[in-house]
Order: sequence, then C-alpha cells, then structure tokens
Amino acid sequence: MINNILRLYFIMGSMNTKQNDPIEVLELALQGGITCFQFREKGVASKQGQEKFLFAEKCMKLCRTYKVPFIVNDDVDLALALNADGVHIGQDDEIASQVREKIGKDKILGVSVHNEEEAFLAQKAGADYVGVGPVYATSSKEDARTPAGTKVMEQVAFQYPYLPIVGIGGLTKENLAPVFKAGGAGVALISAIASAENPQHQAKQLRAKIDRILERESPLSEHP
Ligand code: 3NM
Repeated sequence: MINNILRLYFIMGSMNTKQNDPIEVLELALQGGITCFQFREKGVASKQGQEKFLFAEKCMKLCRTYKVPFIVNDDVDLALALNADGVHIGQDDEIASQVREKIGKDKILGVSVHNEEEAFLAQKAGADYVGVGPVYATSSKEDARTPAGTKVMEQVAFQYPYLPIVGIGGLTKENLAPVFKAGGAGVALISAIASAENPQHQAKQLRAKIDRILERESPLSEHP
C-alpha cells in the first residue's frame, strides 16, 4: 500500500551529508525505519556519469537489503538502467505522462506539485503520489519556492481524496504534525536525517512520532 511507503520518505544525494559518508548515513536511516528512499543527486558538486550510476547502485542495493523502495529523482534513464522501484519528477523535468509511458505501469511515479491544477495533471498522468512543498523554509533546494504551510496540501487533499500526498520542505519531528492534519500520507525530508548527528536515532524518533499520529487518526484506534 503506497500510503505506508510514504510515511517517512528520506531523500538524499552525496552533497547532503556534509563530512559523513552518504552510504553510512543511508544505512543508519534504513536501520532507523525510513519507509522510502529517493536518490537525488543534484547541484554543482554532484556526481555524474558512471560515478553517479555506481553510487546509485550502492544505495539501491542497501535499500533492497532493508526492503525499502528505491526511487530515482528526475533521471528516468538511470531508474530504468538500475531497475529502480520508481521515479520522482518536478514540474521542470520531463512530462509526467511521458515518464509513466517509459517506466510502465508497475513502477512508482511521484510528481512535485504546487497547486490544484498541477495535482490534477499529475493524477491524470498516472502519478502514484504527489509531493507538495515547500511546507516550511528549506536550505536543501536552491530553487525552492516560497513556503506555503499546509494550505496547498489541504486543497489538493480535498479535491483529490484518493491521491496520496507527501509534504516536503523544512520538516522536522517538531513541526511535522500539521502535514498529517492536512491529509498528508507522509513527510519527505532531507536535512532532518542527513544532517543529524545520529541519523539512526533521528529516523527512529521521526518514525515513532509519525506512527503515533497515524494510529491516532485510524478508525481502528477508536475501538481498542
Ligand atoms: N523539494 P529539507 S523542498 C527536494 O518544495 C525538495 O518541492 C522541495 O529538504 C519542494 O527536508 C525540498 O532539508 C528540500 O528541507 C527538502
């Protein structure tokens, strides 16, 4: 079920972990209980070509060990070459319907959206989920838009109740609760885990908090 995969969605590239080894950070995050991983190798100092492929392959193998889906940001060819579990694209990347055609119906397709119209087009193109952000200010994305809180999430959730949504941008365990109140299925984040002193502990705490929130919301929890 896609909603369970989206609960704690960790995104990382080699430039997000400062002095720590990104592979070590990813393994700690997996041990801490992330439910999905997005490989996002972007920016000026990012790996390219064969180096990027080998790094992505290492990350994917690690994710497979922990049975956590491995999603590739933006690079459809890389996702296909690796046989990744899915692709995530933004509005400036390839058109969602084309990506769906290339990856087939079984792989996960995620699309970043910023308003109801983009959400409409994403679900029409066959997106399995949409990312809405930035919820709060972020320094992890150079061209991030103005933070919109959870307003857009609420609108998208209202219009498309069956379209799973993840909130993204500046999310931490202290400020993530409104994402779920707005109808989010999960949180996608980089720095809260990648920059944490102890990524495993941080992921574990995030996961525990999210699970608590979602269990409270579940109709089953009303009948203990
Ligand atoms: N996309 P952090 S914000 C990759 O608004 C990304 O679409 C965003 O990193 C969007 O958790 C963002 O460190 C960066 O704020 C999220």
